[in-house]
Amino acid sequence: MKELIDSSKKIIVFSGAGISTNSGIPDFRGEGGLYERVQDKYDLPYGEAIFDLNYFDSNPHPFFDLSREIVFHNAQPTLCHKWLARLEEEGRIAKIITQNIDRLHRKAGSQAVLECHGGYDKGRCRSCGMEYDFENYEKDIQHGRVPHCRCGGVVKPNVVFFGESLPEEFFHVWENPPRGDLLLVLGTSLNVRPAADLALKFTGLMPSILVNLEVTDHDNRFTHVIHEDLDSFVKSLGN
Ligand code: CNA
Repeated sequence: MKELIDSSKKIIVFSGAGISTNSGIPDFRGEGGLYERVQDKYDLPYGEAIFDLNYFDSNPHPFFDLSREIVFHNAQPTLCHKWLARLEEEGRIAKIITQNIDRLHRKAGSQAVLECHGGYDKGRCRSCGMEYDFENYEKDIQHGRVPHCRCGGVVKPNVVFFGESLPEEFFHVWENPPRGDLLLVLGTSLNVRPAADLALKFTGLMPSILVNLEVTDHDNRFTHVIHEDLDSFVKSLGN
């Protein structure tokens, strides 16, 4: 495994919530995961409602409270995030495609990042469509307030909710896959589509390694599968 990684020069990474659990941000679907917790905490009809537009329009508070937890509780990148940033510095990363919205890849120093479920950099008013930059609503979220537009509407950060389209760059990468010589899929249940479909599409194009604590429904698509904690895996490579 170490030899395969060490000899690869154009690595494509696909990461999920499992890469950030060691920084204190829980994943969604694992036991005690976010969906279970937010459903109880906010008395939601079902956990995923926190990322449902209709629910958001009727009650945006749970989403913003969760945002504070994910983005603003000052989580630090994990060993694995830092390792990937180092590989990029060495010129060995073709692309990091992440499903995460926690900004930790960027915080670790990675630049070739596609955040396929969007993020907080920009937001848009749900009523008049006016665009806002992160700086405009950062303080509101930090203090647990719902950000409002000048028109009075609620400003929703560009995190992709269920039923919303993924960023254009995702489809660009779909149509024009970066040339890679190794696919590393890290910390994801591969359950969320269409993001997971992109990772699975790449498994047909190059050797692939999946590192995930639990078995996924797609383990058989990968050349190598390791069920291990990601930071332990990175340590086992000598980092
Ligand atoms: P998921 O469905 O919650 O799966 C996470 C997977 O990671 C599980 O199969 C776990 O077994 C595995 N895992 C957890 N901890 C570790 C670890 N330390 N080492 C190795 N594996 C581990 O999450 P996905 O990313 O697959 O689902 C996509 C959703 C989750 C996206 O829409 C994300 O935006 C969303 N999400 C993001 C964050 C974040 O930004 N940090 C947190 C929670 C959920």
